[in-house]
Parts: sequence; C-alpha cells; structure tokens
Amino acid sequence: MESNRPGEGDGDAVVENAKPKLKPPPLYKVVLLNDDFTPMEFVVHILERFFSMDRTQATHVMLQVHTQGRAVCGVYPAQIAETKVSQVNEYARKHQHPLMSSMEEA
Ligand code: TYC
Repeated sequence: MESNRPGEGDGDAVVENAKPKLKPPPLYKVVLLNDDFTPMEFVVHILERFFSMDRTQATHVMLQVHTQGRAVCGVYPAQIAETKVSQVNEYARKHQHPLMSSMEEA
C-alpha cells in the first residue's frame, strides 16, 4: 500500500523499465562426420534410432555425409545435443565402427 503521510511519497522518482534479462538458450547443431569404414546401413540405423528419422530421410542424410563429408542431424539445446553426441559415439564404439558425431553452436 502507498503511504498517505506527508514526506513519504515517492516524489518525482522515475522507475526505468528493467531490460528483460532472459535470453533464449543457445542451440547446437549435432553434426555427423564421414569416415571410410562405417557401413552405410549402420549410419542409416543411427539416424533412425537417435534422430527419429524415417528410412528415406536417414538415407538422404547418410548420403549427404558420405558425399560432402558432414551433415547436420538436428538442432537442440546444449544438454540434449551433448546427450545425442555421446549416445551416437558410444553406440558406434560398442559396435566397433569409427563413426563420429560432434556439436557446434547453431
Ligand atoms: N563413407 C562410408 C562408406 O563408404 C559411409 C558413411 C556415411 C560413414 C556417413 C560415416 O557418417 C557417415 N561406407
């Protein structure tokens, strides 16, 4: 409540509007890298399993990596991108393929 007593008003106080402080969280691209050894079918499986692509999309992205050296599999907030990269790299390692993914700011 405002006080009505003399001397307790806010006089000519100017209240600046505070700048909104919350920036949207940065997003990261998960990038799949080409190599000479990982079977194409395994890469398609990775894209279906970890990036929820259907076979047509997954084949397209796999061929993009194969011909251009790399392709973006998805764009996510930092923690999700980190998890995708770990899952892909660990899964490939477990199956003894050199396939690698990495992340970079979008
Ligand atoms: N270049 C691989 C081959 O010829 C296929 C491949 C595609 C590997 C995409 C990795 O991220 C990759 N078998």
